[in-house]
Amino acid sequence: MKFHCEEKPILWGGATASSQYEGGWDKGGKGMDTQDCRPYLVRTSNATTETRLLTKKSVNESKKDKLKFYPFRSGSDGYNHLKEDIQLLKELGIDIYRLSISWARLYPNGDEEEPNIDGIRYYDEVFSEIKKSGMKIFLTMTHYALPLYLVEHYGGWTNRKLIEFYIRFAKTIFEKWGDIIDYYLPFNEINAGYFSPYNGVGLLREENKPYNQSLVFQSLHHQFVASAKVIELGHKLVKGKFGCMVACFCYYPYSCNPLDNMKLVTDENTNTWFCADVLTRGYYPNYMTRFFEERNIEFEVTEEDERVLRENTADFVSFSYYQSSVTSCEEKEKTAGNLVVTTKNPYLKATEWGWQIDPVGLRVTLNKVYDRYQKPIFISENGLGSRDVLEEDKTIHDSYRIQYLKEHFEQIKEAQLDGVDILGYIMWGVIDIVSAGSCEMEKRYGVVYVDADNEGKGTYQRYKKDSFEWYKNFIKSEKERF
Ligand code: BGP
Repeated sequence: MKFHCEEKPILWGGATASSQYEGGWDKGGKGMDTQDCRPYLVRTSNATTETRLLTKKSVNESKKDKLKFYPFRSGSDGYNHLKEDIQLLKELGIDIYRLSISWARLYPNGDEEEPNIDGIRYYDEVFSEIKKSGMKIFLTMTHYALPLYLVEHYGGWTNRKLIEFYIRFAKTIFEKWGDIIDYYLPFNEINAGYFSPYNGVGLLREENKPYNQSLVFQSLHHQFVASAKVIELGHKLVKGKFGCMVACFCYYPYSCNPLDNMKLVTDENTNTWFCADVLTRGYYPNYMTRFFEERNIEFEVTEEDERVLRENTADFVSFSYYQSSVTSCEEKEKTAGNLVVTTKNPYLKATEWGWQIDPVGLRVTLNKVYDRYQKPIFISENGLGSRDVLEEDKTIHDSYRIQYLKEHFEQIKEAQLDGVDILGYIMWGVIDIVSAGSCEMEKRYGVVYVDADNEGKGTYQRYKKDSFEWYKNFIKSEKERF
C-alpha cells in the first residue's frame, strides 16, 4: 500500500459577536443584557448574596445612566453599518461569517411567549444581506450576553427554567432562518462558565470570588442540557450542523518533572476537556467525579438530562485558540491569557496583554482535539489583539498581524497533513470590535479598522488595514489551488 497525505480545502472565515459588535443596545425594543451594563456592575459592590448579580437600585441606576459610555453599548456600531460591513466581508472573499444573535434583541426579557418584532426584522435584514453576499453562515446562538431580566428574576443559568426559555429562543431562530444557516453553536466557549461565571452563565459578580462552585456547575449543567435539547430539536427542524465550542489553552509541562506533567493532565481535563467531553461523548467523564467529590460540589442531574445528553451529541467540535499555557507544580512567573492566568513560557513572545503567541500550539491543539473526538473541527476563533495605528492618510500598517496569521495558517496546513479533519478557520473580530476581556475598543483583532476609541469617540468609519489585502489574497490563492 502506498501512503499519501494531503491538504484539503477548508472554509476561511471571520467572526463577530453581537454584544461586542452591534451597538444599538437600546434600539428596536432590545432588552438590556448582561454586557450592556457590565463595566458598571463589575465596579459596583453592594450585592447581598452570591447568587444575586444586581440589587434593584443598581439596575435602575444603570438603566437611567444612558449618558455614561460603556463600550459594549456602542460596539462597532454594526447596527448602523450592516450593508457596508457585509460588503467589506464580501470583498475580503471569506467563505463563512460567524456572528451571534442577541437574545435580548429577540426576547427583551428572555421569558416572553412571543419574540420582539423589531428584533426579528433586524435579523431578517442581517441574514438576507449575508445570504446575498454568498457567504455561509455560522451562528453562535449566545455569545456571553444574557437578558438582564433573566439574571434579576431567575438567577441566570442557576435556574432550570432557562432551558425552556432558551429552547423557545432557538425554535424562533430555526423557524425564521433555519433554511439559510449552515452551522450552529448553542454556546460560545462553554467552559468560560467555569472561569468567568459572570460572562459565561450570567451569574455572579466579580467581587464574589471565590464563587459558589455547586451553583457554577449547576449552571453549566443547565447549559449542557439546553445545548443537547437545541441539537435534538434542530436535527428535526433544520438542515444545519450543530457544534460545541471550548476555549483551548494548549498546556505544556514546565519541565519533565512528573508532577508538572500530572498537573497538565488534571488542568487540561477540568479546564478544557470537561465541557467538550460532555457535549461530544454525551456523558460526564470519570475524572470529574473525583473533582466534584473533593470539593463537595453537588448539583441536580435528572435521568431525562442524562438521556438528552447521551442522544444529542455535537456534530462537530470547535474551539478558540489564542495562546498556549504552561503547568508547573512550583510557583513560577505568571502571565495573563484568554480567561486563564498561566506560567510564563521562556520560549515564546507574548502580546501586550500577556497572551503567549504560539502557532505550533495550534497544530498541537488540532491534533489533540481530533485524536480525542474524531469529529470534524472548526477553529472558531483565533487572531492577534493589538493597538493598531490609524495613520494620517487613513492607512493601517499591521505587518505583525500578517506575520501572526501566516504562521498560524502554516500550522493549520501541517495539522491537515497530520490527518486532522478541519472544516474551517474563523478569524476573530474580522472587523474591529470591543474586547470581551478588557472592555477596550483599542484591543483590535480586525483586518478592518473601526475608527472609535475606548471612550466611544471617533467616526466609526471603516478602513482597510494592510492585513485586509493579505487575507484577501491568501483566500483567493487557496481557492485557485483547490
Ligand atoms: C474569547 C471570546 C471573544 C473574544 C476573544 C478575545 O474568549 O469568545 O468574545 O473577545 O476571546 O478576547 P478579548 O476580547 O478579551 O481580547
